[in-house]
This record gives sequence, structure tokens and C-alpha cells, in this order.
Amino acid sequence: MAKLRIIGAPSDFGQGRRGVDMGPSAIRYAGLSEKLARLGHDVEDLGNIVVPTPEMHTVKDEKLKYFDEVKAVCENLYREVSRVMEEDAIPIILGGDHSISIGSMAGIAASRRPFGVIWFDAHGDMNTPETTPSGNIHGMPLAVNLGLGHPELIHLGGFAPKVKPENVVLVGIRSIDEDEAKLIRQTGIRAYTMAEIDRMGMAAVMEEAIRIASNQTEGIHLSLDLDSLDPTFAPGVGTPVNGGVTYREGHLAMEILADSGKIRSVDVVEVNPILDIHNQTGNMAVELVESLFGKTVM
Ligand code: 6HN
Ligand code: MN
Ligand code: MN
Ligand code: MN
Repeated sequence: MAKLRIIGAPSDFGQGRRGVDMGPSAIRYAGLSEKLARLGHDVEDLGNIVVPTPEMHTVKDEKLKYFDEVKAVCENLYREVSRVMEEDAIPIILGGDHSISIGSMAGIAASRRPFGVIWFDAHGDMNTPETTPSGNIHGMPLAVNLGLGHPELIHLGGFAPKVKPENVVLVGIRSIDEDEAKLIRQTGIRAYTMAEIDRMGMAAVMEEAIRIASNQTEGIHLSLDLDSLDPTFAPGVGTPVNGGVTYREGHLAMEILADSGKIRSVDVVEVNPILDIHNQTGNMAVELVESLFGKTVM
């Protein structure tokens, strides 16, 4: 039995399209708390962090859109997540777009205990203000957590970087910007493309990913972007890319992570109910988290 604490971060300041701010509602509506409790866990929903109202704000810097708002949201989330970590509970952070991971990982790293990261995504999220094609901060959080990007984002919580490149793994990538690819290579993080998942199989990829992320660390943070999945199974995301992780590959990955016993924290991001079909993506998110916390056939 694990102590699971749900935190909503209903922010869409990291990307252009409104709707991901409703992600926490959609995931809760799909029964997250109840289903995790049914698996025997001690579950508590801590509600949402405070997020500014988008209609009251405008873009000031085209290379770092809604910088002040993203920073404020991440500072709130950092405080909430570090409190949960101090209680030795597992935070499950519901986005919101992926920029919120700047706050969640600052909170996870606050104890200064080393951890690894498995970042499930169609994208690299390794842009900086110099490389970004969109100016959207949700394309930058993994870079920020590695110490690349705007200094005020990097130093959120008062320290940097949040994680070492040798403990970072990307899984499911199939849409990477040109200069972003250079950064991925320079940092030396391990990035499993969809082509590698096809060749090696998801089980072998996950076994390697877990080995890398847990090498000399005390646990693993899973940052789960629902666009890692194929749009057939998760149509409700802002930046869908064809050729993604299948339904079973997704579950298998979560089941292998569950068996590892190494998960210490989770982000579930980019669920956009406005673009979804009957909450398919919200339901998929909940199903995957159930597998991650031990759901099996019998
Ligand atoms: N996400 N690489 C693109 C950009 O605008 O930087 C897309 C980023 C998507 C980010 O899905 O979390
Ligand atoms: Mn992402
Ligand atoms: Mn993505
Ligand atoms: Mn495949």
C-alpha cells in the first residue's frame, strides 16, 4: 500500500491552445481517486493549486510566452509537492500542460535526494528560448530541469539542476525540432525513439530505462505526457503525433514500472478535454496510473 496524494495544476500557460487547464477535472471525473483506493492505497486528493486566469494576461515575450504566469504556477506547485514529499507520500500531479513539470520536479528535488526521470512523450521538451520554434514553455521543461534555459526557471526553488543527465530517459519520441535534437545529443540523455521501441520491444526499453533512471538514485519520477500514446488511444491532446505508443505498450510500460517498485512521483499532463472524444484521454490517463500502481488482471 502506498500513500498517494493527488495535486491538480490546471494551467495552460505553457502552450497556445486553451483546454488543458481542464485536464485535472477530466482525470478526476474518470475516477482516479476511487480506482486507486480500490487497489488498496491510501489516497487523498489535495485539490488544485492556484493558477491565474488566462483572460487577464497577455504574451510579453514571444520566445517565452506567459513566462511570469508559468513561473508563478510552478512556484505554487513546487511548494505543494515538496510538502507531500516531506510526508514520504507519492505526489500524483495532474496537468495542465507539461510546463508544470518545472514546478513538480523542483518540489521532488527539494529534499536533495538524487532521483531519475522517465519522460514519456512524443516530443523532447528539450527546447530553450534560443531553440524554440513556438515560444511555448511546455516545449522546454526537460531542458529547464537539466539546467538549460531561462535562469529564473532553472533556479526555481533556489537550486539547479534538478536532475543529472545520466539519470534521464525519454521514451516514445517522434517529433523533435532541429536545434532541440542537438541539445538532446549534447546533454547525453538516453532518448528512445518510436523506431527503437518498435525494434527492441517496449519491455526491453523499459528495463533499460529503469536501470538508467535508478542508477545511484533513490527512486524514479515518471513524467507522463499523454501525447506519448498514439492519437487513436489519446485523441484529447494539444499536439498529437501519429505513430505513438499503443494501448498495450502503454500498459506494459506502466506494469514494468510498477514491478520495479521505484516510482516516487508522477506527472500526468497534456490531457485536453476540449479536443477529446467522450473523455477517452482522461480515461486512458486513469487506466495507465492504475497499472502504474499495481492493477493486474487477477
Ligand atoms: N509537449 N517541440 C514543440 C515546441 O513547441 O517546442 C512542441 C512541444 C510540445 C510539448 O507536448 O509537452
Ligand atoms: Mn511534453
Ligand atoms: Mn508532448
Ligand atoms: Mn510500435
